[in-house]
Amino acid sequence: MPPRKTPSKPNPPPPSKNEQLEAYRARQEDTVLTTDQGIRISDTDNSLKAGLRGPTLLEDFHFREKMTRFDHERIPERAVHARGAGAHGYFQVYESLERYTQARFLTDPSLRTPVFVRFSTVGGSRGSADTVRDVRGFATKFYTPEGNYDLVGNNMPVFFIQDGIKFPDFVHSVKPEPHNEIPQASSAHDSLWDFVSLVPETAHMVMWLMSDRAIPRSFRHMEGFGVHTYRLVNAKGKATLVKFHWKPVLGTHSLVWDEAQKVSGKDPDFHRRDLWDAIEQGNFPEYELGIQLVPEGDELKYGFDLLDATKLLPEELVPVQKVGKLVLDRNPDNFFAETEQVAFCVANIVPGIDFTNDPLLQARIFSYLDTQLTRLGGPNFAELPINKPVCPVNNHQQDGFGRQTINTSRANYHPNSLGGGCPMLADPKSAFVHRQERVEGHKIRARSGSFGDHFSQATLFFNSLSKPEREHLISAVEFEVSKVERAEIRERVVNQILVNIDRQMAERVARAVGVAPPKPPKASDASAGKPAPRLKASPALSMENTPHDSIKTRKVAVLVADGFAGKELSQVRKTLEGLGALVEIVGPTLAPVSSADGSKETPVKTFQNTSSVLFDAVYVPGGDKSVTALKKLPLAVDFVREAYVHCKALALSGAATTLLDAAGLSQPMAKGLDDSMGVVRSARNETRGFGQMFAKAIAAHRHWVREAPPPA
Ligand code: HDE
Repeated sequence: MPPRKTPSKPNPPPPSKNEQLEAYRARQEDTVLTTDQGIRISDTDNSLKAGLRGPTLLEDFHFREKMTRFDHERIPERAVHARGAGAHGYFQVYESLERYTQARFLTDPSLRTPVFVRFSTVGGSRGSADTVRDVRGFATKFYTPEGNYDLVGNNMPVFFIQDGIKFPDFVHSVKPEPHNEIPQASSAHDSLWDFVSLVPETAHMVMWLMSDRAIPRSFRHMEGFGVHTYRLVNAKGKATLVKFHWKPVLGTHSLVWDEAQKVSGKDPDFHRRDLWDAIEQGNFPEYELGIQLVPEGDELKYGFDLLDATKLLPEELVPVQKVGKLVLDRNPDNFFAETEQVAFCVANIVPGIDFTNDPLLQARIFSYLDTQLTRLGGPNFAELPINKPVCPVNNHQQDGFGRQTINTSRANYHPNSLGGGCPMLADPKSAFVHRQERVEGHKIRARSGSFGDHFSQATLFFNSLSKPEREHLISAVEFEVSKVERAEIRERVVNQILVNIDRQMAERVARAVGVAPPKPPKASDASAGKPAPRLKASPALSMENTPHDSIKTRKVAVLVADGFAGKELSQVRKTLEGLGALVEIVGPTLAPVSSADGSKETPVKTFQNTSSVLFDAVYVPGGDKSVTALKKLPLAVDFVREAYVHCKALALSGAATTLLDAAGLSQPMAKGLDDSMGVVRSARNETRGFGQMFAKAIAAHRHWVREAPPPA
């Protein structure tokens, strides 16, 4: 063996880890925006279109690169909407809509179309809490006899941006910040508000995000919206513009912010559990499909552009017609196989439905399939059981990761004679044929002037809320903006955005977040140039105007200890359960408790393992011994206090009426039955009329009169 040579020079010392990393650090100060190929970019806010109001073009390499890179940012989670819960069900149309569309699931009232629905939050990761302040996804896959139709909507009718090319920018700004991955599932941080303050088209949606709509009581108490304007197309090829809505049969109701934050800790699965339990109990969530129809050609008739997804079409201008019902009646067998692997795609449409040139929609048509390529490990995800259409699928697609289908023909191309020409081309009458639309214009990267008004509808929404809803919205803005560390961002939010929506709100927020109040208006202000509103308010936008007449599936906690008034409890429970409420006994332990008259109740929850924030209402039956024991338990007193602060219906009878004093919430009481401010009280262990009165207070959802008046 030849002798080893000793190297003449010793190896240079290895670089420190930090030096090694330094080679990869890119500092972007004083740089110019480019593509990954180094091409300089002068406009990253507008996709390339065929004419100002025309469709986005495939040759927009900058848009496609930006969107592709974004789509593949997170694996295996969804890039957005990572946290969700799903359920199976069916959809049935009330009457044939053949005047407007040829889609079978909308024209055949005898057809029950199977569906899978996935509800989600947007910003948080898969393990984040359900009740964070966020938009909720409401995505429905209809397994129709003509192929899958996906209506991929949200619980808010508008969106943050007008052109999909800005989606990666928006999502980067709202997701946890890149240096420390903080905060999780929250918009209360610098980068989101920095983006908002610089992009006024976000104003309207930010109002929705700051409203109580962003903290729904449950998925069952949420509206859904298709957001974009789509087209319905009938068998003769006539098109009608359409906006899709889901209206929950139980009405639209929300939590309050303090409660939502506490629920995030006490039960991060609050919404997922609620959906699961409701279906297991046979309380199937129901939503009616609503449509707003507008003749083609009227896109600009309402003072804004129907292609602009930052605008809603007020129901007072074009009523929502309820045309069918969605019922969710079966939980998935396996979360991963179904809820996680389901792949919604805005491009999945059936004959009778078509797109419009909304530039947000155009981007989505590209993005969903693209992002699923990575998340679901290749191009064969449509073969996964949850994604597979119920009608036959035949084409020459082949191979790739996870291929299930074993094609047996030698002919894997079209046209062919080896396979007898199969699969054959469909007759255009039963096929999807894109509706012909005349498109003309310069190939252009710009925004249509008809998208220019960013504040009118933000103001319309704000003005349409009831007073308590408006107060909650202002508190939410104060909360969020006060968390922004940089004063110049807080100031820009007030002076560039809020003041153009509502001056008083801007002044209040300025005070709360320690920045100078907005300057008096000048003629050049954006608000001064706002077009005169067609509507001062749209009552349909306030949750106060949705159904408040049912206590079905509302959860009522009954707080007991030994010695409670047993007869009274059973009668009140009978009344509540008769009306569809769910009553749960909460006791000091899970051991049975005895009533004053000897009957027994076994608590299903304890003061340690649950909390008033997980219920809609609280009832404490009379019984001196029981109430004395409850008063000695701080968690029981807290239960009552918190339910009161969160404006929930309370029922207290006999000795239990003194619990308000123990909770530091003394309130004068009338003789006999008293239901002032949603606290139903009776000095005696009263049952006649007491349960009914309590039910009415629960149906009201919340009793906002208890909230402290805003600072003068
Ligand atoms: Fe999405 N969106 N989105 N989105 N979206 C996704 O697709 C995207 C938008 C919505 O339960 C992603 O499979 C772009 C509006 C829901 O699986 C992704 C733009 C609306 C869900 C994507 C939007 C939605 C998603 C991430 C702007 C309401 C969850 C994972 C142009 C109408 C579906 C995935 C589910 C999911 C892209 C804007 C609703 C990255 C580019 C507006 C409910 O493809």
